[in-house]
This record gives sequence, structure tokens and C-alpha cells, in this order.
Amino acid sequence: MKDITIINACCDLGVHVYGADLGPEIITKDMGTKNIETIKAKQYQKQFEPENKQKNIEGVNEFNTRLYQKVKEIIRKGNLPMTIGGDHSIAIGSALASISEYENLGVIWFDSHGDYNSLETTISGNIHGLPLAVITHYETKELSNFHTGNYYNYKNTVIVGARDLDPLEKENIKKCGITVFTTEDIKRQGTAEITQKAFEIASNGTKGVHISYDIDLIDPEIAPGVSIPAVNGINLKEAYELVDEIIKHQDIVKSIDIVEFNPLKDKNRATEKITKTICHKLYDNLLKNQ
Ligand SMILES: [Mn+2]
Repeated sequence: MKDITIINACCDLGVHVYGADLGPEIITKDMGTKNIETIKAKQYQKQFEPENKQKNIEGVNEFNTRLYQKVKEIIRKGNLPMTIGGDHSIAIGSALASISEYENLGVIWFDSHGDYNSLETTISGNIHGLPLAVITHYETKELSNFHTGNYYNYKNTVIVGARDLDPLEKENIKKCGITVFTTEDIKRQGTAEITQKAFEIASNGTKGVHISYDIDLIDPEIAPGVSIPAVNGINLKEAYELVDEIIKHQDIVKSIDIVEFNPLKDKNRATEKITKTICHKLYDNLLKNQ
């Protein structure tokens, strides 16, 4: 029977803030399964300089090369990989591994940010602002050299929950014709309707969908433990409903990431509890009806 393998992706090299690498092991230590693999970023002199527009790119690539191989291995075994970040740069490794094995997938990117910068348009130089552009091959330079296979099609790529897009990033997204549902859209139309549309677009003509769920989607008043918070987010009820909707579409979900929990930024372990609830919900229900 198909099982879920959890991967602790302990890396914070994609952002100029410490702590996201400490998240995975806190979240998964009481998951009640032995099916957990851990990948840690190597000791690395983290780069912070504001003028550096490709911070820690060697470290991110080295980490993603190992994560990529691990996720491919898990899929080949017939299991569903659930990668717990880590900052969002780890999704380059996990999402490309999945499409490398399944050949043709769509992606739903639950995030307050677009993560659609290129090395040319990035303002911060943090690689966690680029992964969606990398996996759709809009950013084509050195961030996916380890990958052989297809990339995600623009027409099967959906961002859900966006509310903090850089102006140039917005142009990139528009140019590619990527579908964006904003936080406002979720509040107006409801989680069920938005997710339904997102799954329709992502699965249209593909063999399945990769899910990437960034905890900073949730309002930082409720979930402050993230590296780069964005105000006016979704509430807890909406955050859990989105997870329930993902579970409802489990027959087309091929791989999943939960990223950006940062324990060093958390208050009263609130974000830890929320991230754990999300991961447990997914782990306990994703394969129930398969
Ligand atoms: Mn993100």
C-alpha cells in the first residue's frame, strides 16, 4: 500500500533570517511514524549583504541537489513525499523531483508572496523569493542544474493567497499568464470555490498536482513564526479549510511541501501548534481513501 514519507528539509539558506532550518524536526518529532528522512544544510557561512542578489546560491543548490534525489527515490518506491521546510527555496528540489518522476504535473502554490522573482528582478536577493519562477523555468540560470526532465507549465500553475507581490515580480507573473487568487479572493469567494478552481486549472491535462503550502499565508497576528510575515492574511479557519480541500482532492495530489515555519520568530509556540495541526491533518487523511 502507498504510504507517506516525510522529509525534514532543514535549510534556511534561502532567506537572510535565521531559524527556518530548525522548524522541521520540531514539527515532525511526534508524528508517530518511522517513515521520516532528514536532510540538513551543510555548515555554511550564511551571506547577508543587501547588495548580494543571489545570497547563498551555492548552499541552496547543494541542498536541493540532495533533496531532489531523496524525493525521487521516495516516489520511485511508490510513496507520497511530504516535505517539511525549511524556507521555501527547498521547493525547487521537491517540486522538480516530483515532475521529473511524473513527467507532467500542475502546481498550486499557497502563499502570501508570489515567489516569482528571477535573479534579475529580485529586490532582496533571497532565493526563497524565486522557487516558483525556477520550477516553471521562467528563471533559467543555475538554480535547477541538477534537474533532468520537464518543468511546470505556466497554464497549470496557480498561486493562492497572494497579497504581497513585488512590482517586477507582478510583471513576471502577468507575462507568463500564471493564475493568481489573492487573499481577498479567498475571503470573498470562500476556500472551497477557490481551491476547486485551482485544482481544475492545475490538473487540466496533467497527471496530477504538486502542492506547496507556505505558512506565511496565515495572518501573522495568528501565526507570527515565519521569516518574512505579510499582514492581512487568512484566518485559522480558512487555513485549515484549505488543508481539508487539499485532502478532498487527494487522488490528484502527488507530492506536498509545508514550509517557512520559523521557531525563532514564533510567539508562545502558536505557529508551531498551527503547523503541527496542518501536517498531522495531511498525514492522517491524505491516503485514507486510496
Ligand atoms: Mn513562499
